[in-house]
Amino acid sequence: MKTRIKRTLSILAAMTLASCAQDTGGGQNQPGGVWPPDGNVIQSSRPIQFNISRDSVKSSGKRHTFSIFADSNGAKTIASGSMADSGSAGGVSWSPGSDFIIEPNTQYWWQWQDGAGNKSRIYTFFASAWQGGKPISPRNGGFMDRNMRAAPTLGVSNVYTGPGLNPTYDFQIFDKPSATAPIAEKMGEPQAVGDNHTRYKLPVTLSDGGTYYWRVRVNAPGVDNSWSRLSSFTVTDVCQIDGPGYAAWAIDWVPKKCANVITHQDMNDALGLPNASAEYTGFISMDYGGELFLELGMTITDAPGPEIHVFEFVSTEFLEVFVGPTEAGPWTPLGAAFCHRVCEFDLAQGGVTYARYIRIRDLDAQGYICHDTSGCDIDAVLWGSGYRSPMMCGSRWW
Ligand SMILES: [Ca+2]
Ligand SMILES: [Ca+2]
Ligand SMILES: [Ca+2]
Repeated sequence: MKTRIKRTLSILAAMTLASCAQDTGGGQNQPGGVWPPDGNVIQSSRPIQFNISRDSVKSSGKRHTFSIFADSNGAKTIASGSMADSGSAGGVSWSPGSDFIIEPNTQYWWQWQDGAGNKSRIYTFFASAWQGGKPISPRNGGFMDRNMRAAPTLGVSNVYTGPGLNPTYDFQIFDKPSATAPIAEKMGEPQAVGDNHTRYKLPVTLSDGGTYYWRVRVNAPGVDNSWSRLSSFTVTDVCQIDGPGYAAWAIDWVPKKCANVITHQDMNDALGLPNASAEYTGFISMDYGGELFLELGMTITDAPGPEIHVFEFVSTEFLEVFVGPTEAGPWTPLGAAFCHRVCEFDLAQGGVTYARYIRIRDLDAQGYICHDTSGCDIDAVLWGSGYRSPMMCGSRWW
């Protein structure tokens, strides 16, 4: 009951955000306007509200029917409903309600019909990745392994990975925070296919110990095309980074289906020591097929036995663990396990000598019914070997 109330509150809060966004950027008051705008990427993290502007409304004062389709011909209807035209200046709006889930990275089609039976053409839109477009690698205030300085990469969270659209990204890197003259830049880098993140390999060698600044922007219809904030990072020997032996930074969460229904959405709940409670707090539910990207406080080095301890809370779930040299990979698998309370992974399983970035992937089938705690429920990730050797970061293993 408690979680249901919380869910209702979060939906209400999200709806307030969505209506604000539409008021400023939806364009529903322009002549002939519809929302979502045809061919645009929209935020899948917000409940959707369809709108036809006052200029587009035919048969004023009558009911208008809205239909959402899974195909471009309008043959497969996945939701529909109607709304009376109240005569308001904003036109006619309809929301499919909370039972309809906008799945991230999915293309949808829709159409409306007025009270006299006249149909609009079929419009389309693309539901974004949950947190697409974020600069994630290196994170702001983060690190670059000095073993990568001759082949450094920058990484962005992909904005839309479904069919029908191919976003690109612009990258710039600077050696001064004034960000006036980039030491390297790339416009129109194609999005990596079949991945959560796009990495751009810089044609420069960075200085060991140097601090750099970078930014990214997204090129996709409907997505803000301004530069991201400037992220700074330091090139260093990652074995010398001191910090706690648990996941200390939440990098990215990529839910695949049920994100709008999941009530435990905070990546920060996977950080620190295990603290999930009987009141159902202190964990993130990853979603079926969802992925979670974390950075450890202290770099792990391989020792006899398993190093990584993943704490799972609600039930027994199937997950796979990877490690990589950056927040965005490339990823080396350490194996999969049914995880109840805690499960362990060994760096040696992947031939890895050290690591500080971890990717967890939920391996449950995606056909299940979405609910509050869909997918793995991650409470914490600990480094538990009690062994550390700075000499082990001397050369790259990937
Ligand atoms: Ca080991
Ligand atoms: Ca679960
Ligand atoms: Ca926790």
